[in-house]
Amino acid sequence: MQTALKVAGIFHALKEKIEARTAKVGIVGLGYVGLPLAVEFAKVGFTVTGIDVQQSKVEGLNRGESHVQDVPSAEIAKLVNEKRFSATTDFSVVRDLDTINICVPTPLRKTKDPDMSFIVSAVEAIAKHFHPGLLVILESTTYPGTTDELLLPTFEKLGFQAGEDFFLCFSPERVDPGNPVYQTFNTPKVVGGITPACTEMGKLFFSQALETVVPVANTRVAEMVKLLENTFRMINIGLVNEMALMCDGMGINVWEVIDAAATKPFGFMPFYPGPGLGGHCIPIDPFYLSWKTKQSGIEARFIELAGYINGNMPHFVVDKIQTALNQHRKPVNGSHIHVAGVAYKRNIDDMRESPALDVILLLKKRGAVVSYSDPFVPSLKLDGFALQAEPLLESAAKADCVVIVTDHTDFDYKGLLSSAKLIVDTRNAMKAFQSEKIVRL
Ligand code: SAJ
Repeated sequence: MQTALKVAGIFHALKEKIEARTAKVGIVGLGYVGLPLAVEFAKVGFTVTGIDVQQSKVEGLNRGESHVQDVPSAEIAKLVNEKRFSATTDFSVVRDLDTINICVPTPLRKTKDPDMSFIVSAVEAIAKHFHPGLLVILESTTYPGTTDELLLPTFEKLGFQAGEDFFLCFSPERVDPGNPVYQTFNTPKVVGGITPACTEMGKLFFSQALETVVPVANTRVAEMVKLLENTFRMINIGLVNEMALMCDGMGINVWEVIDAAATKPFGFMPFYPGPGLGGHCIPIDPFYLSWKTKQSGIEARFIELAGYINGNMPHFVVDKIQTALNQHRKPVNGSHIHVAGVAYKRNIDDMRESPALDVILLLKKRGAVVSYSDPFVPSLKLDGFALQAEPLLESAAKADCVVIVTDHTDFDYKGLLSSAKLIVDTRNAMKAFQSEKIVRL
């Protein structure tokens, strides 16, 4: 009887604090996921403490400076002045927190195995200051089973019972940096708990600050939702890249094929070929899934095959450049090739896993002299050498070939057509122009 009363008391006490917005909210990891989330909860009246291991980020935030593209510094400064938000590197603040969202990176190791080190160190740091009544929500994209196999035992071995003494959920992050329409507030938030009480608490928590909350049965469903979303993308990009290879072999314009297929008002969703797969989500998340399923003897063949096709696209692009130069009786070796756009996708500055890096390395290996333009990336360091961004039209005029790897909106494509001798277009950025100079993927 006492236990049931105690449990009901813990649940009720946290529920009340969340509804009254007096719950002390903690966000571990103040990157492109954690910082916007911290802002949403501070904006609706919670007192939010951000925890990050990078002292420079913490100091900047406490000075009211944002290091995240989608969060204006003015917003941080206002919340800091109102004492709604502060940042620290000190995990002992967990003692005074009621809720904690863990938003740390989950990269892949070189061996394509999950790198769980960031989650493990965050969880161990939280465990040191753990107390009853906490709501802990893992947001980092990871394999199904992480929350119940890694977080749950860590907290329960302290003597606490999930769903009774504390509440444990998984909620996939769905932040799309730079998206002009969908931000943290208006992107539906999936959440699943270890127990129904955990799910209920997670749903209640997110409902205070976000527009739509989608509760699911448990943490594994929630973990799998994210992997399905991003594996769906990665495989469809692999499919359309393979279509590009087929069309290339048959002399068919794959871009026209896709645009015409996209007129089908149902049962089709366009994806586009490109120089490869960049970013911190799409090339990585599916391998968290295939790594896990391999442990239960299930080969995720679609993921492996799509990974192979997408990974091979930089080679295909460089072969295309070689063939195009060959038609101008020029070898790659010794030719000056100018790369237009190096970020992993248009209109952002993120270079993570960017296929442009593979294209540049492959070209240099074949003896080319490589330069680049990118309004978002002033310089890059690669394999021991450094490159500075150059003005597009000036460098294009000097180059033997320009390869469009990232189709930034700000590029002057019309000007490029007149300045360049030869253009290899991997993004159909020159679709408005017809010219012998243009070689399309
Ligand atoms: N890409 C293609 N062809 C396509 C689409 C993308 O080659 O048709 C390439 C891009 O150039 C890039 C890579 O794939 O190199 C990834 O592009 P992305 O559009 O998927 O962008 P990301 O990596 O920023 O993915 C994020 C994801 N968001 C989250 O995980 C929360 C993804 O789920 C979103 O669908 C995506 O943004 C989006 O739609 O912008």
